[in-house]
Amino acid sequence: MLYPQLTPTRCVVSLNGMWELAREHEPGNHHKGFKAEKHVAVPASYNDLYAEEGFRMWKDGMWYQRTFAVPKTLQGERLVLRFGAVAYRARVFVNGREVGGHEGGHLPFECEVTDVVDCTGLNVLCVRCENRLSATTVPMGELRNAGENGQFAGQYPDVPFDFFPYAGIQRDVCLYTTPRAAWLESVRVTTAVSADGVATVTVAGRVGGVGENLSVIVGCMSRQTPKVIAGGHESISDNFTVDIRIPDAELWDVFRPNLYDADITLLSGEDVVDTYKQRFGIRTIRVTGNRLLLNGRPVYLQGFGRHEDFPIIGRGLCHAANVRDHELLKWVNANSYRTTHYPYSEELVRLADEQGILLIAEAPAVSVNFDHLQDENVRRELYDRHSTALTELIDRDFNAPSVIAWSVANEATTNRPAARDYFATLAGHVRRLDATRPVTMVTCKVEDDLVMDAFDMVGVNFYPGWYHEPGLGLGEPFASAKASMRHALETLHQKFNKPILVAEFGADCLAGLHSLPAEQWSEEYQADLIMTLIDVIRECDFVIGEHVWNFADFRTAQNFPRAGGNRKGAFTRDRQPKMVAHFLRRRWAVPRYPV
Ligand code: BDP
Repeated sequence: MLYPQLTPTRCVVSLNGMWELAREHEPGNHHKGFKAEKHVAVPASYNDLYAEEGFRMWKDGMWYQRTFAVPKTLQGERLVLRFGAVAYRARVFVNGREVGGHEGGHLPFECEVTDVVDCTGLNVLCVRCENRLSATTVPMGELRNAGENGQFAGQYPDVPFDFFPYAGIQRDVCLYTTPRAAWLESVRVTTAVSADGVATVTVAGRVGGVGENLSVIVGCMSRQTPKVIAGGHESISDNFTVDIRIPDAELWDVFRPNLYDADITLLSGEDVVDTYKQRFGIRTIRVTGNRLLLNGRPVYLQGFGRHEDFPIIGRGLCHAANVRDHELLKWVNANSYRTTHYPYSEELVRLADEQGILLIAEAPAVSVNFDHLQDENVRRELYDRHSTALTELIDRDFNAPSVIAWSVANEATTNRPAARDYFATLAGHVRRLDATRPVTMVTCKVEDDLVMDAFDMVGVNFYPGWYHEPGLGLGEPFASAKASMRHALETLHQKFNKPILVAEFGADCLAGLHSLPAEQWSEEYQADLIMTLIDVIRECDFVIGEHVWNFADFRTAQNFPRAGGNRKGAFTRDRQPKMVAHFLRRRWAVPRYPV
């Protein structure tokens, strides 16, 4: 699926803005249009928009509607409705007819509506969202017995993770056109660089529809020096592959976001049928021994786990908030983050491409709990959804140079024997789809993890000084938290002999709360603990990165360990620095490896 683009052969019309909303109290005829209860903003989560609990916590059918007309200039084109993401399940109706749907709340989907729209009048677009989770959804949810990952048991609402299960039409909606007879359907750019700096760029794609005498022209443009630098031309049927050589390639790197465009023209005979610009970067990323190598040089990941989470709009796409977050990342001298615990918006990934920020892109599989997957059929059902989510994610972000690794899951019960096969098979699935990036997963099981040897690097979440070994102690400050961190990292390394990313560590902190000597929840405690643990982490040469949990405070389900949300942010929820952010900024200003 291509990201919608205005080109000489394509048009994009935004359907964002004010829609109408109603809860489905009883199944009925909502799909034909309904009497609205509320206005609703698109994109946004609906949960935090209203004053009533009955809307905030609603997870059954939530109906959205709006009307649209098709401009005369677009009639005769192929018309496609595209949704950036709808959580968790969506069914889409145009003029009462079901035109498509999707499951999984963080990835795009589209529905062709060429033959359904009425070009003479207004069309009624209705979308049914639903946010019910189960043992076989990704993520899992509503598990009566939380089993071994009992940390989140008894929360309100009932989800086995702490972040709030926001729902609704959370990303952009648009109507876009392509030519009707034949069009570019997908494009994948793979790059390789030889020792003498020559890049081979392979632009492969698929054509939809049918056309006669088709061919494709690909021109490569450098964004740095905007001119065509290389190109290729192929006669094709429905698939194409064009190889292009770029001597003296300018590599994409951290904060040096050299980008190229593959300018693709689909021809039928001499006539231009379709055009599309696919951006890409040329860079290599791989794990060797105890190092992660970006363009052949060791890179140390310093940054955070994060959330798409903002006041009022919840998980809704907000360009301003995304700009602010990336500015703060640069200010604090971070170079990377993990898209915990689900795929972030395409717009954010594109921003990371353009700014040279490294991302570990994560599947929406948080807290996979094998205590609920003892039945093989249930396990298979979950696996199908989980592998589909990864297929869709890789399909969407394959061309993004900022994505340097795939994380297939966060904190599963990886100490259960059934987890072994499950995750080894999943790692194989990801490698088949993309052989150019490392595959990882994040565990919280140190002594008894059974799966991490299936991955290229080990991600671990570990909270000494917070969930265990709390307090400064009477001797050297944080002596037991330090010992515990060192022991965990050495144990994992001895066991798996892979480089380790400390993917989460930290402490909650209520901004403005101070205490001397430092105690839990204070700014001093959070800052001292994190900086102390960074010293320990850096004593371990096999660690390739430190990601503090979390970039910013975020909203959670209600539970007694959470005071108005998760407060482990280095920044507050409204994106102002806590004391630890200033310490990190200083520490991260000095490169970990010699330059
Ligand atoms: C880890 C989870 C993360 C939580 C964090 C915490 O991966 O989603 O927010 O702990 O408890 O277990 O703060």
